[in-house]
Amino acid sequence: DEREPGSPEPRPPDAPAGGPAEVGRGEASVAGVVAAGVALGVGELVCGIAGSGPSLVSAVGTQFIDRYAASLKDLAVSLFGTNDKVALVVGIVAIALALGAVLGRASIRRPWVGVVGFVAFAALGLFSYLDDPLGDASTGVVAAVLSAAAGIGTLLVLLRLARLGGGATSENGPTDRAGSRRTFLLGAGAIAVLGAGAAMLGRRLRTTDVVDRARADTVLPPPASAAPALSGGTGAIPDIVGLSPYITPNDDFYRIDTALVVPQVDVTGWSLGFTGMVDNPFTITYQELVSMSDFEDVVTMQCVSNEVGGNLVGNASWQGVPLATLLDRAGVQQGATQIVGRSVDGFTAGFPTEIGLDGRTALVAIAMNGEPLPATHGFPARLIVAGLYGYVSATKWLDSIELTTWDDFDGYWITRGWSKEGPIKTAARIDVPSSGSLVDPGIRAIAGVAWSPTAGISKVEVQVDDGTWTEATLGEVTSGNTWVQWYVEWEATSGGHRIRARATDADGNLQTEQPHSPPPDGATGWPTRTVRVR
Ligand SMILES: Nc1nc2c(c(=O)[nH]1)N[C@H]1C(S)=C(S)[C@@H](COP(=O)(O)O)O[C@H]1N2
Ligand SMILES: [Mo]
Repeated sequence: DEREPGSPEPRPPDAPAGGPAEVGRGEASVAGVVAAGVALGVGELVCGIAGSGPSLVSAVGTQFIDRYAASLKDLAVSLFGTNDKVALVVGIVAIALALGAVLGRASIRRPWVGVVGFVAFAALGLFSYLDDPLGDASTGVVAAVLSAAAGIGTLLVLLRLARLGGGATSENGPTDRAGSRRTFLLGAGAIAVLGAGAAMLGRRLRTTDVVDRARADTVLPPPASAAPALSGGTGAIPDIVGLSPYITPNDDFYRIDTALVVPQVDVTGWSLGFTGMVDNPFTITYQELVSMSDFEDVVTMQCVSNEVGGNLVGNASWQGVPLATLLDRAGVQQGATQIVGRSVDGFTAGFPTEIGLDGRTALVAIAMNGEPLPATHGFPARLIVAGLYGYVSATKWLDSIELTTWDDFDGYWITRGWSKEGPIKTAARIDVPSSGSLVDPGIRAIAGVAWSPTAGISKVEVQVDDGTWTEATLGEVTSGNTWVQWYVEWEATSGGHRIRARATDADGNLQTEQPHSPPPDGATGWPTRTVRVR
């Protein structure tokens, strides 16, 4: 029997010769899946050819993030790291292909259902795309139209191919039917390969050269208020394998944002605007911003979603222009109690004007660890405010900085349930030994980092099992804005052990012992490690 497994009805043996034969449900499903794949592939290709903006699929993903990020937050999912994004895109593609199968089957007798389905598909993509601040309307229309046309065309061609196979049955006998079946599968396979190829080509074509070139051409001015040279210097800290370096290299710096497609900002058409409650609204070009960027400081930044012991924290040297200098030029009006950073991708984050101007390090940064900001970390410019979680302060891919009142505006994550104020909480992290590790007995290092920007850390203590708390040796820091490396030596004895650490800030406040998950304003609790000694 040549029937697709699962196909409920056998073909009537007396189908009229040359008449329209029934297409099997299996074949129709295959046709629908392939057609959906081709539609997605063509959409990717058109958007890839058009440049570096979003695609129809990524725009749908962005809609999803913007609409459902709040509920994901309740599930304690972190604020969109790399894995969440891959899962989201895979999910969207899987759903689209599954819907394609449904459309294919529905089109066996009523091909118009498939046509309408693909038009609706494309319309969903187009509406999402037009809503994306980085989308370009004409690209979206062309992508949607061609995507729908390709999907419909593929579906109709494959259904016809399947039907010819069926129609051949009574004319030429069952052997020929098997041959036609093969023809259908070959055709479907070939078209599927073309669709996948189009998708891959489209993704490869998304150009990043504009940003690559602009970064390469940027000459950073020598910082006037150079951060004390402490790039790798750790002072009292010996080399300990597994201990975080004082400065986190750019490639290792955590990345968190809602952008499914990294914004590639062309600086030739870009400027940073200062708007809202200011006397002299103005815009500044990339060149001017770079030429003014003689301020540099090492600042630890953390994501509010970081769990105790987690990796969503890093320490980098940031170079740029103090916010105070730029806001001075803008002339902040009385009552402008909130500074809002707006990104080219629509993201927003706001913090009190008081904090931005209280003398702490708060800057429009254009460089990170001595090189122009990587695209993933906000090229061409981002905000960095020492002591605040990224979600209320560190807007990447800055488009404008707006002065408003505290009550008049809520940033992206505030409207999704996170606390409006986001001071970073005092925290310690144990890097060594790693959790669950097996170590040899003898003198071993227990080491990690601790931070409490802007105050800084005065003390880190370590406890093994229920022993006394031992004060750790601290490394050197450039200021209280950064984390500090710490370590203690431990005489490891055979058996299982529990290690805990706790930090005290420079004002004498011990970090909170009570464990709490990140929502709504950051995790608390003393980090714990369990290890086995041989
Ligand atoms: N445009 C934009 N800026 C953003 C975000 C974002 O989603 N979009 N996320 C913020 C959050 S939640 C954090 S923790 C920091 C992370 O910066 P990084 O990716 O450079 O580490 O960026 C902030 N700036
Ligand atoms: Mo974050």
